Amino acid sequence: MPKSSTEQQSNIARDIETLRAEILRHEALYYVHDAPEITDVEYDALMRRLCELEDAHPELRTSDSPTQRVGGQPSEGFAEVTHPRPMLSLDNSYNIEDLRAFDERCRKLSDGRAVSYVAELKIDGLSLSLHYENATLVRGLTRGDGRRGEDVTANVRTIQTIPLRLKNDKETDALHDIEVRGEAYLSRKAFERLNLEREEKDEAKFANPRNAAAGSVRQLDAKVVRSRRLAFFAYDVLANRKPFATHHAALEFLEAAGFQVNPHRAVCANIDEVIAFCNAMEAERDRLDYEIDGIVVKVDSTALQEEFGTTAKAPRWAIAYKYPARQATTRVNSIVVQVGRTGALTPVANLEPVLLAGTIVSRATLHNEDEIRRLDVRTGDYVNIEKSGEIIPKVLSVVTSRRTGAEVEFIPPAHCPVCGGDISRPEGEAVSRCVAADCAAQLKARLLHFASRRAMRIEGLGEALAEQMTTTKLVCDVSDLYKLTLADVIALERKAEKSATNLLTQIEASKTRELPQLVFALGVRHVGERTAGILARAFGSLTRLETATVGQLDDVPEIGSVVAQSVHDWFHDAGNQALCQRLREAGVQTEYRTSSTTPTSATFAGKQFVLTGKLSTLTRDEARALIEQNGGRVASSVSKKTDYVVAGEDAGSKLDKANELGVTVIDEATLKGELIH
Ligand code: 0OW
Repeated sequence: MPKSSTEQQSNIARDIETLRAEILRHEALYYVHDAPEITDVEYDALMRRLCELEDAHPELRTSDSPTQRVGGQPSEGFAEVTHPRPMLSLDNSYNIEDLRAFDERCRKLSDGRAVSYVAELKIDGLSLSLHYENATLVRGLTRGDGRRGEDVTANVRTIQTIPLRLKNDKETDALHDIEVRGEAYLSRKAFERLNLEREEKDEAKFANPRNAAAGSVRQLDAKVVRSRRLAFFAYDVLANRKPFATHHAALEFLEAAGFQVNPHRAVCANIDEVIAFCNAMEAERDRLDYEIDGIVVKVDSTALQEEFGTTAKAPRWAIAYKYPARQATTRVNSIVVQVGRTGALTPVANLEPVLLAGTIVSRATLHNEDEIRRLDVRTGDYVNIEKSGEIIPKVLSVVTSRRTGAEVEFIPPAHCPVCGGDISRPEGEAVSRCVAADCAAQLKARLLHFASRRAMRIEGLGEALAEQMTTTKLVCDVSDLYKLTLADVIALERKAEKSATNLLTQIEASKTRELPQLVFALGVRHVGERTAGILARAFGSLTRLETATVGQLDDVPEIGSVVAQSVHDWFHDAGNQALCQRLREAGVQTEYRTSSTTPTSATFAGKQFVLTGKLSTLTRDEARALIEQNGGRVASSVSKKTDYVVAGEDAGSKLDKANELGVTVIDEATLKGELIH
């Protein structure tokens, strides 16, 4: 008996609901608990299935469906919206006395009644306001100036730890129209990974996770926002009526509603307990996977909060306790200019070594000439430097009171300090660049990048050798590596025959690297390791990349217009085309070889692996190919279904998880040993 159309419709609606619930469950496992049960491929298959069902039945698509997280086209800009209730800032305190003074004021305002507090971490990110109507996310705003913020709803929807729909259970039943406030942030891991990708693409690195979070939330292209892996801690909820007697109850509601609320918090009966919490967290903060810049202390009673009210700027019932930034004072012994792979000139201060946040520091970046002028920093000056989340310290200010008059002003170089070539500073850019095509510094940097581990992996080609090869003009571009003879390499000083032979063996072996590695090794601006893989798979060979139009490049998913233009320009440059031709003639692999996914053996059939840490003889792609070619599967993180964790150096949380779950841990030698019979 054929089903009626309504019966069919309800079956499809049920299938969609079931699929959505399954996808949300896996997203929570992956993003919130970091313990997925399925591989990315299986997750993508579920999403594809849901998209197909919703495309076939658009009337069943709702805005809180997981398919609606990533928006369509990039937006032109962000509309400004006035916050219904201003997002106030916080008064600051910098020491225990200030905290006690705050407590005094609160007890006076409460006519001597006891005041209990909630102490919570001050997350160093970007504040957001999320509006939910009928339990569904309808708007996301940046804090802006506190009165008006930017509408970044499309971007906020891509943040996985922000629920598109409030969880529906007893406490939250009554609350459907609420505003939730919190901090969007990047974990240290996500920050470092992002900066690594930007460095590979020769894009300016973010100075710290806060800037990276702000820069990410305010990206015009929601797809880019999603790739940044932002997270969100909720810390406040506003509703038409005050539904919670205390702040800590509000936080518990937020957790029940599906938000991540920072777990490091305490209800404190008095200010002494607050101080104890601040001291305890100061010791703990460097072990957290995100940056904090202090503690936020709030009166717990909502009634008292109402009574105390606010000043124009900040509530009277809350204060921020800021940890002393980690600073030191030392002398600038010299200011030198470094030349990077794309010719960017970066001034660096060589410092009198000084202990700062547990490490001896002898250099600090000066970013660019504008920064030197803003600081008016001179050779011989004493300067205050700060290490607050940045990778290397930055110069905060000059101690002018210690000037003797012997200090020497910085004179920006008129020509490249390494090759004497011309320097240009494109309009609107802060960075000057050496534009000489044969600049030895740039060639050396390009050579090192080409030979680096994740590129062509030519072991033994380090700083010293690259320096010698370029200054002697033995190597004028990377293709010259493939012309080197044993005599050439031995002629370079301190090169014994054995290591010269090893080097040539490595260079020969590099010809068989896969196309993604070669594209990455060429050092095209904005093309990091991941983008190189996408391009290699999309076009299949160097030749097709050389003939690709900007439109064809732009049509590749995840290749934005900036990257498309950069790739087009590089591969259409005559010099680069000649270089590619020389590489082909040298016998370098320039075609994409799909790793044969049909297993050549069943050694690892049915086994699930997770890779962690730095492998010494295999890249991640090679290890993955090795496992898949022998019937195994590689998952992105450790779960009860993992059979082996292959651990390299500096293995991180995945190794801890493996030990916690009792998963067998092996090294790559054992992995390869399994295959050799
Ligand atoms: N950054 C934070 C944080 C927090 C609000 C509520 C009333 C005034 C401040 O982790 N945990 N709690 C609050 O409470 N604010 C925070 O950050 C704010 C955003 C803007 C100024 C502060 O950084």
